[in-house]
Amino acid sequence: MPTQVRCLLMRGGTSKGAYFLADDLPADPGTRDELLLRIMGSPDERQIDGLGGAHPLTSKVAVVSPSSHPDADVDYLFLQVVVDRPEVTDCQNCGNILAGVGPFAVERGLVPAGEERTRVRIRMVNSGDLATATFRTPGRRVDYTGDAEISGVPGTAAPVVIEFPPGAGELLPTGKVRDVVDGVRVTCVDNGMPTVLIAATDLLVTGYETPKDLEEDVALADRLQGIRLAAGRLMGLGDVSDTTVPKLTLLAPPREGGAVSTRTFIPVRCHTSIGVFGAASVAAGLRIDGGVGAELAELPPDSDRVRIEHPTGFLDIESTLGTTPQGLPTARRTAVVRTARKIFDGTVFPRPAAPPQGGPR
Ligand code: NQM
Repeated sequence: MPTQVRCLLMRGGTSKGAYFLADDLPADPGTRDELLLRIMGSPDERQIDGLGGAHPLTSKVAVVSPSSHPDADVDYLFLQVVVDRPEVTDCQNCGNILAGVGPFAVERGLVPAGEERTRVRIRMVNSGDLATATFRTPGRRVDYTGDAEISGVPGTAAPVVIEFPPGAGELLPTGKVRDVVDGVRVTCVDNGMPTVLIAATDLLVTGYETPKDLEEDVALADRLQGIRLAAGRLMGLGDVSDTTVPKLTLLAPPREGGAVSTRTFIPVRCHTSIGVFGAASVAAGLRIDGGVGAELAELPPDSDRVRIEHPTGFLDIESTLGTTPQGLPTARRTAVVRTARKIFDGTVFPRPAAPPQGGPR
């Protein structure tokens, strides 16, 4: 088992993660995950002895390798390292961490940088889907500086343009535009992230509360967990009591000129902004006639761009839908601009395998 591992710490969108070459980690998934727990400092709600930032949004890992897929340059496996349980899961994808994958691939020499800009084709191993990331590489070096601003991140940085080709799967995992779960009307959507859309007022909140206020609402947390367990089964995800999907998004009419206001549970903590695939799923959901979101949203009449309001600002996402031969909605194109920044490149020293027993508490 390695006692030191090459690692690059990167902010990807509104998340932060440790990026590794697959070759720098053990090949066996169980051995790899055990090592990652020690690297990130889990399980411990402060992650005090590792790289993790004590929140799901800062306890993320990207494992990147050359791809054998004909339409991809690199494979990206996303792993969520649970903060307070000894668990690493590949059951979800992460579009924010995805923003750092292209720059990381260039940093590590997996993809040659273009003279001015570089386009990296990425296979997302968690879902099997493809994405492309385009970013600036003047003089064949990644330039992280620029004037792109994304809500939830102070300052500006270079844009990373991410595009997703038409979705392979259907958008409605329950086969219905609306379901009633645990007595609440929901629309279950999956445009990269299994997401349950709920009108905030149906849960007796406004949907404009702060994440902290929502997290402290114990009755709401109970209600959300009941809905999530039932919706998970309906969406074909089985027993989701220990998984990070589906996410739940509370919707309310927009207040800042966007299409809709959101508060997203991922699934216990409330997101301080919104995930990329989470936003893609919300944006698609708003366009589905008869869905829970359609009646609350104010969509721009002549634009593919949907502005999703969230607790720290907004996320603009381009989203168009098509129809399957069976008449069900499907994602045609999704695109988003994120930023990413290399924070640290070096060697991480994992906590020893057996933590010392006893001692002062
Ligand atoms: O939905 C948080 C994040 C995410 C996921 C989560 C994400 C996405 O913001 O694509 O980016 O929903 O667990 O990093």
